[in-house]
Amino acid sequence: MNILERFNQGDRIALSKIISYVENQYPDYRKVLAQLYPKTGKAYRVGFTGPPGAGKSTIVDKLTSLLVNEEHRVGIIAVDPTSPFTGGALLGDRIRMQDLTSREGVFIRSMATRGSYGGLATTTKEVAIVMDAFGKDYVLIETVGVGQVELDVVNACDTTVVVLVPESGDAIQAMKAGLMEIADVFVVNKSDREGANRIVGELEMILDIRRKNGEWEYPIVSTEAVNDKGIDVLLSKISQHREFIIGNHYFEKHRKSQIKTDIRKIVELKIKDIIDEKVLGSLDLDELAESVFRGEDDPYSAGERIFSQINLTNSADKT
Ligand SMILES: Nc1nc2c(ncn2[C@@H]2O[C@H](COP(=O)(O)OP(=O)(O)OP(=O)(O)O)[C@@H](O)[C@H]2O)c(=O)[nH]1
Ligand SMILES: [Mg+2]
Repeated sequence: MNILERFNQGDRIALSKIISYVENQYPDYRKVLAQLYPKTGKAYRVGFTGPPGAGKSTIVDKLTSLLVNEEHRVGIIAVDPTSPFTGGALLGDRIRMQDLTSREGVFIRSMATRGSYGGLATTTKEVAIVMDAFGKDYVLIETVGVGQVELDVVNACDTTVVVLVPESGDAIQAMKAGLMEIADVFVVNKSDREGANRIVGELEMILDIRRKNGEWEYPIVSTEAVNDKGIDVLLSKISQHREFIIGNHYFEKHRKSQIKTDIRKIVELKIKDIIDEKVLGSLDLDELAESVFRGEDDPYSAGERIFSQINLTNSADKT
């Protein structure tokens, strides 16, 4: 039996292998995705982002338990930053969600960001598609919100949850990092700690205008994830948001705009393949840099010259 047949029969090892295949962008991985695509469309994607250590994994863990109790099948993608600024130091304290793996219908996958700018686990969306095709009802995507880089991932989600904690200035920090813009639902976790009410108040103030202007309430949910408090409220707010965006056709619009982005990305990647292999591969960039440095050439003219040699139609025979 080949791997796709095993995948179609619900074999988790086949799922795992196909995810690796996609994640590592092995040859023809897009063909594999094309084969799986007709089976997708069922999974609802929820993104969780927020500062390191805010309790995102703990929340995802408890939420998954609730979803499993309701007989949903859940895929989890934890996007791990490998950056020296956010990795390492925190690893000791973080929740790993291991005990979930034994739950019926739950599948967890960690993905590294590989530290590249904007390349935040480039294939996160594709992995979500694979999980969708496997029959998951929910795909939960956890990513550390440390700046603009996580936007790719939340753009791939239907509902985005921003998790904050009572630590000083968190709401303001979140605003600076652009997290406020992307949130559909806010969570103030670690409500057992001092300052929880203060940050809820800060958020209320920031959200006041947006609430007045729109139809969505931008709820703030107080949770104490370690003690499983508030998670049921969070789930009901996520479900309400889902109903809201389906009801006003925003879901449809958002998905279509994602599809447009995806198609564009696929074309861009193919063009990039051509540039990498057929153009830059056969050029001596060092030599060019040398002559620009010596003042015999300039980067703009060099770029133009190289570009004029590219024949996209004739080169585009590679998959
Ligand atoms: N006091 C308190 N601690 C909590 C709460 N929720 C989670 N924690 C603890 O906070 C620490 C970090 O939790 P994680 O769930 O790993 O946080 P995270 O946001 O996933 O962390 P990263 O993935 O490393 O960014 C763990 O020690 C948790 O037990 C809470 O409600 N109250
Ligand atoms: Mg985590």
